[in-house]
Amino acid sequence: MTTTKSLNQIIRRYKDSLIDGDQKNALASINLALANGSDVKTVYKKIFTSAQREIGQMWHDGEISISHENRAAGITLEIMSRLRANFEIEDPSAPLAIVTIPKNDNHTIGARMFADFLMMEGWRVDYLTNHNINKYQIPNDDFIKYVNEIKPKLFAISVATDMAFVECNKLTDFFKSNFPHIKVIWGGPGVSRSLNTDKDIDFNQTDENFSDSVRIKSKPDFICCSNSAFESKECKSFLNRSMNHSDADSIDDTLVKIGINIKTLRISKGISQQELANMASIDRAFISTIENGKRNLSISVLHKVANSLDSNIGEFFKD
Ligand code: B12
Repeated sequence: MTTTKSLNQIIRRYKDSLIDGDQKNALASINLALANGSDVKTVYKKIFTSAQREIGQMWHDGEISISHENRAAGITLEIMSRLRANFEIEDPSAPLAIVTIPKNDNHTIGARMFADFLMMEGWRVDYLTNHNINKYQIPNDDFIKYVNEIKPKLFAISVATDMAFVECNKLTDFFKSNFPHIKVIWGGPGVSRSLNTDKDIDFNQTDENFSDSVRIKSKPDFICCSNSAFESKECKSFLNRSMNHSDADSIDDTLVKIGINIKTLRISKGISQQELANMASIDRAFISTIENGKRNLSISVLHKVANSLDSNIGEFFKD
């Protein structure tokens, strides 16, 4: 078992290797920690996290150049990818999470770390760099199509800067407007600083409100701000629930599914809400509530919409 003293020595050796750009020695120190009995999560949380924070801070303080910082981050990401090979999930039926960072945030390591943690817990993960989602103006039809195809159960956003927190809010609003049934989790130093909290908050269990100075348009389901990061009891319980969350559990979920399927079909045919409303002889506002999963529909309305879209009711219930 690694003692605190020997772990501290390993952290120091790892950090020095990163500063020297010595990948071989950095890898050897990680192997030593594992051989001494540290598990992979401890390596991530204690060694990678503290070394990256210290080295990043050295750049922020002008002690090392950005090239040296980038080289160090590159080595850590490379070693993480080697470790990942041991816990990557092959099972295509395992629940899927999307992990991303908001536009203009280049702090990739915390996000990659959370993505790997999810894999260790049995999730499949699509890790998107910030460029993918916000490259085009939101709403992004391409992203909507992609999410409908891959059907994730969780959308995780890692935030490091205050500016990225603003983008994270926009992204969550976009996501919750289009996929209200998919859980959203926020984490990273930019969330705790912006919300001025060091607690984890499960919004499905509490009505926690933040002051007006911090405007959250669409709340996530969970925010992770405690020191134990994703290892807290609350976070683990939230992730377990998200993992086992079934789309067909409740009437609400089914209505949301129908709404999404109708919207996707309508968009794929290039028809506006107004045009669909005219064709089905229904009010446009009614179509909007259907697409948002907020309307308990009669079979006759479903028929009218299906006919107008040249489809059949069965298509609306597909996962
Ligand atoms: C390393 C670093 C960098 C590196 C990033 C390298 C990389 N590839 O990631 C570089 C040098 C590129 C960088 C650049 C900048 N940085 Co910087 N950076 C840091 C530093 C020192 C550490 C971040 C880090 O990698 N930590 C290691 C990871 C593993 O820890 P973590 O991110 O906290 O993640 C943990 C948890 O938070 C959690 N977690 C993370 N994400 C998620 C997500 C979910 C869903 C969950 C559940 C959990 C979770 O899990 C992790 C494990 O415990 C921080 C200071 C700090 N101590 O946080 C500043 C900091 C974040 N940077 C900051 C700034 C200002 C910048 C720059 C704007 C500076 C500049 N003038 O250009 C640029 C930003 C460029 C950009 N567009 O993003 C500020 C932000 C301040 C603010 N008020 O917004 C900070 C706080 C520094 C400071 N004290 O001022 N930076």
